[in-house]
Amino acid sequence: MTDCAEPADLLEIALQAADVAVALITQQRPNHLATSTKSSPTDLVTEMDRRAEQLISDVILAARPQDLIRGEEGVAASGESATAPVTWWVDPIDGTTNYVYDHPGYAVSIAAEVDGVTVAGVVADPTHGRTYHARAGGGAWCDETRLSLAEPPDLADALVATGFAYIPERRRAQAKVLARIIDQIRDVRRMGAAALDLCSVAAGRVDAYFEAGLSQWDYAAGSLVAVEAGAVVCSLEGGAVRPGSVLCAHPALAAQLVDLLAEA
Ligand code: 2AM
Ligand code: CA
Repeated sequence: MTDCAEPADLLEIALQAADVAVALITQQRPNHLATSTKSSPTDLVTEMDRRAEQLISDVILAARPQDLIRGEEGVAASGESATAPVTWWVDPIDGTTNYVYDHPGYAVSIAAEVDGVTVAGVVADPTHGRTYHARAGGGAWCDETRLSLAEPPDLADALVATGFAYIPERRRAQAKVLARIIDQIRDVRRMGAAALDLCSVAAGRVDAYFEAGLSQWDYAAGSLVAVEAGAVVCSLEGGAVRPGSVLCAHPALAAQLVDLLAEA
């Protein structure tokens, strides 16, 4: 591992950056976003996304100017990818639609990656006042509480979270898959923020989560929280997780869900 890129230090920076972003998006949230007539909600949210990402980037680069920031909004000026000791995956507001509607379930997600491995992650959930955090080998935490997966239920009794892409054709295909599996699991939850869905697996609020079409800033931090709690994070086919293909559950349940999705 690169000198002076200790996971504990990176986690501290991520926590600080998340705090600053949470303060911005909660205290300066435009009123009545969903019904605003001044501008489209998308424009207003994009503005908050950009401002939050800029603040996060400022905190990170003040501490570690050589690092590379890969954010959903792409606003950050940062180091060269070839030489950066740490790559930061930043989703300033994950769960954008929830944020627009002031619906519980959006988060600030920040992960630090060294040599291709996520070593620190923070998912801050302002609605519930909870911050999930993990560093490689240090366990998964919700604030001061350590998270650890219980033995999983059978797939037939599993509560499974998922999400849908924004593109209509993809949504149609995803809904068809859901229709084929819905009678073989306990039920489905669609919360709308990938980072929080992964933390929900870690916290036992759902038994499993899968989604196609995600980017790395959506899942990097939440995946580390889930893995440190004892979950496996893999692709929908059971291989290495990759952008576009994320499945998370207790290892025994993940294998069953992979098989079910293959049939669907
Ligand atoms: P967002 O809220 O930051 O846009 C909802 O199903 C989850 O999937 C959210 O985490 C959402 O992130 C993410 N998501 C949906 N479509 C996406 C896409 N095309 N690219 C990246 N993330 C996407
Ligand atoms: Ca996102």
